[in-house]
Amino acid sequence: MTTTVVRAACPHDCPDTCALLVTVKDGVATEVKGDPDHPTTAGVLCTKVSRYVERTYHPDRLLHPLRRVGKKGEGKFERISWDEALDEIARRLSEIAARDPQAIVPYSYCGTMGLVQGEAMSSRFFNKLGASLLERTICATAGATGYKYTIGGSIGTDLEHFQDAKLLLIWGGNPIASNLHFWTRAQEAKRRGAKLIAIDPYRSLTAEKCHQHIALLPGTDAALALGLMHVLIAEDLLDHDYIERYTLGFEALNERAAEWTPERTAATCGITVDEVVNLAREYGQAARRGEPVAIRMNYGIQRVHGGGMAVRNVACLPALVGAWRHAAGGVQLSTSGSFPANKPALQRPDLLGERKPRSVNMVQIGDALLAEASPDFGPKIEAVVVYNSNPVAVAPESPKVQQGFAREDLFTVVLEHFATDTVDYADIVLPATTQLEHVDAHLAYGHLYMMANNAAIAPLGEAKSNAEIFRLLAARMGFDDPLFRETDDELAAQAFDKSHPRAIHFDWESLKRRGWQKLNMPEAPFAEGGFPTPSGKCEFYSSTMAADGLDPVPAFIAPYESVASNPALAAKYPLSMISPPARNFLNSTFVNVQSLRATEGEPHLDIHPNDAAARGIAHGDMARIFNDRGSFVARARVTDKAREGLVVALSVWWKKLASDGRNANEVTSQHLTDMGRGPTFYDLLVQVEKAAP
Ligand SMILES: Nc1nc2c(c(=O)[nH]1)N[C@H]1C(S)=C(S)[C@@H](COP(=O)(O)OP(=O)(O)OC[C@H]3O[C@@H](n4cnc5c(=O)[nH]c(N)nc54)[C@H](O)[C@@H]3O)O[C@H]1N2
Ligand SMILES: Nc1nc2c(c(=O)[nH]1)N[C@H]1C(S)=C(S)[C@@H](COP(=O)(O)OP(=O)(O)OC[C@H]3O[C@@H](n4cnc5c(=O)[nH]c(N)nc54)[C@H](O)[C@@H]3O)O[C@H]1N2
Ligand code: SF4
Ligand SMILES: [Mo]
Repeated sequence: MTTTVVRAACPHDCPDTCALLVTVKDGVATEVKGDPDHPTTAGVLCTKVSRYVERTYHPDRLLHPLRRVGKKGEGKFERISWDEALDEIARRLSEIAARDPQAIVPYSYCGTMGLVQGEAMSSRFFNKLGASLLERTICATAGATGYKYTIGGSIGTDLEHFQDAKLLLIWGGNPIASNLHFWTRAQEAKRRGAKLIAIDPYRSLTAEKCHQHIALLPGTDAALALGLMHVLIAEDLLDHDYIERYTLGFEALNERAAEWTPERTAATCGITVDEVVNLAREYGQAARRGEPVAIRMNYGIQRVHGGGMAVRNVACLPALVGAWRHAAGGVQLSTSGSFPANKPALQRPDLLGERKPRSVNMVQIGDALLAEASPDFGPKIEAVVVYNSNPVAVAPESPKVQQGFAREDLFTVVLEHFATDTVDYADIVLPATTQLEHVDAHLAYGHLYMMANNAAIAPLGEAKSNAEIFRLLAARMGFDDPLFRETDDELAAQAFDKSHPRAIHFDWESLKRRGWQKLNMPEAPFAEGGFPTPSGKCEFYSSTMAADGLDPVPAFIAPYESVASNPALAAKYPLSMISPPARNFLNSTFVNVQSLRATEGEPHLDIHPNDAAARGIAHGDMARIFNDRGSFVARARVTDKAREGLVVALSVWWKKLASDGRNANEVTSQHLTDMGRGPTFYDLLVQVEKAAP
């Protein structure tokens, strides 16, 4: 028997991008462990990826190409050969492209975060074809845009310093579920005497373990940040020297913040005046004492109408108190902008030539699939190629998404590991390899290591990597440029731009051997300014925002749907609903892994005792959640983890594994955020009633 240990990287959409060690016995992967030597992984994986072997060898893995035989949505297929599948896809896509290639839409997100199996050969293929472009906005673009206007790019506090902070604000994130290796450091900070404060409408697993929990109303974080600025300024808890040297527009910020008295802030956020004032004092006074104060902001705050502005306002706080002076101070939303990923080389936008295809926003795929041809919209969508995503489960206003994918005149191809809700609507299904079966290069959005993933085992069944599938399709379509023949390894070798000072030491062969390598970055990225904004400063006033038609100064933008901002709607649908990640799932990935689904149990709705009593709902009853867009059922958990007026449906369930075949996205909307054209998953009103058991 031969046993080897292969270096790999976790591919999932998680900030931690762990370094993995895969044990392989006679060609079979037997165990996936965290690399003990990798400084942020430190030998620990989350429960989900500890089950990666179970997921990989799952009896339901898709192992050969399939063609639909039943109705769309039924999930009935027959086995076909790769040749048949590729011929049929190439024929259908060629026919459509001959009329207008923009009628073809790729739909993909971060099923794998890999630079090779994500947008590389696939982008080359769609660029050459001239297909519609996809705005990949379903997660983070609102926050990324607000952060960029302020800080200049997705660069922040290095994960490896948080244990040295003395005050840690965990703002709009639940790291026990979604950012485990940050939580380890937060706990170490706590042991060393730091105070942890969670800012979250829901008493999440993390909020429960912090010293303090501020349960504001969803979508009001921008107001809280303005109220904090007000108090910091009023009590002169500012770092004047830092503001003077490294920021732009303090006077404008000062004027705006003056409007946000603690009273107004508290009323807007649904919290107490003391909570506002004391939070500002703790933050400002700790910084004044020279202690590192840090914020771990997460994407939970930006899935509302004013989500971009919320992130922008929070991102202003460290500069006001000079928190960036310390390696353990500042704020982290994402570190992805630290990596000089070489996207032009991987994706080859030059293949578009003079063509400028229309863009389809993935958040609004429901409306897009149902739209007729028009001068505004362009051609009707005739084909969708889905990979690394499960839109029927994860996209908002699901009834429309489902109706769109059910169109008989739509040609749908899905590359997948499993028969997801989306696969059920496919005309052709192609079996994709998992991370253990293919090569990839990764960046991270929570740490600063370039990562390599070696293939540990041979592809199962007839599965092929995404890149290989697009290479084969390109050949079938007659795309004969050598760039369509580059191997996965050749693509990975172009992952990072070696001419960039942070990645000059990037070498794919050595990265593959070592598994991971840190970027060249200063310990405290903005200790002496150097923000990558147009002015080189932290921009409290942003002329770019003014040019983009936005308020150039921190502001509050109310939710589309809330009791305060839309009383007429609230008369019918009085409860706000959020649907943040469940600990044992990763978006909709892992829902079909029995051991993990068993831990989550079934779809739940957390509802406050007063809201439950008013509706005659008892703990354990089935509840029906509805609004004008749709409805779904979930088992009620009567708990004050959800503040009054808020219900919480941890997500994202596979519809077909729920008792009613539906999930939380039945009721979410396709409205977009203030900037970045992102989704507003946590900005909606619903009513809840007791449902039949
Ligand atoms: N286990 C697990 N891990 C994951 C994921 C998963 O599905 N499961 N998803 C991954 C992905 S795709 C992402 S984008 C990341 C980050 O994903 P995030 O969406 O940031 O998810 P969480 O870190 O779980 O935290 C979100 C928290 O924000 C809170 N929240 C909701 N609305 C508001 C609001 O208006 N204001 C404030 N302050 N808080 C609000 C929620 O109650 C929740 O506790 O996590 C990744 N990691
Ligand atoms: N209600 C609600 N909806 C949400 C959210 C929420 O908080 N609430 N969160 C949103 C967020 S933050 C995000 S990021 C999106 C995520 O949405 P998606 O990016 O669609 O994520 P997943 O649901 O995990 O689906 C990824 C799919 O890719 C497949 N996959 C993985 N690796 C590969 C591969 O190598 N090749 C191929 N072909 N397939 C692969 C997996 O099997 C899985 O089915 O969901 C959003 N939807
Ligand atoms: S999902 Fe996140 S915490 Fe879990 S192994 Fe992957 S990177 Fe690590
Ligand atoms: Mo996400």
